[in-house]
Amino acid sequence: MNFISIIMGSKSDYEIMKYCADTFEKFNVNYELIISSSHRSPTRTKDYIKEAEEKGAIAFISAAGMAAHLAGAIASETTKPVIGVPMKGGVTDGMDAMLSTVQMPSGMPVATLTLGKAGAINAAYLAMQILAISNKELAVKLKEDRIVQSKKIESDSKEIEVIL
Ligand code: RP5
Repeated sequence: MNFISIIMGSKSDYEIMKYCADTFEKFNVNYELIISSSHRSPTRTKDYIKEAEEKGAIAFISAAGMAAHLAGAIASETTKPVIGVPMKGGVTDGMDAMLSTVQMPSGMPVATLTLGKAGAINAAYLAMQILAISNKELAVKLKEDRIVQSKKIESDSKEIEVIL
């Protein structure tokens, strides 16, 4: 069974990463979600990646803050796409995690998204866009979602717009 794997460095990351899981639920896309840390449980992380690949993981989403090494650690164990979501916190409130996640050496990519809710949701969208390359039904759903987003902008505007 094809699915997307979400790995969070800590339970404290779930408050934001719930938005990622909710997005998969909305589109009825299979996902797994676990807590595993590159620092606190490196063996669990490594073993899980192998198991998830064998079970059909198509891509990995990593959420980590502070000295955010998790996405890089995942990338070192798999050639599946790795999407990194830096978490707020630490001495620069997430900028440190963002730079740790984005600055991967060549040949070892992590597609790094932004901090906060938008990053968590976009991680799910990016993973679904990867899945949709070989899933026509999901590709159609994603196109329909763009129309819904566009219509919402128009209806939101109508509620408050001022046009002369
Ligand atoms: C990282 O350290 C986690 O991903 C989390 O964002 C941050 C803080 O972890 P906790 O101390 O809240 O468990 O490894």
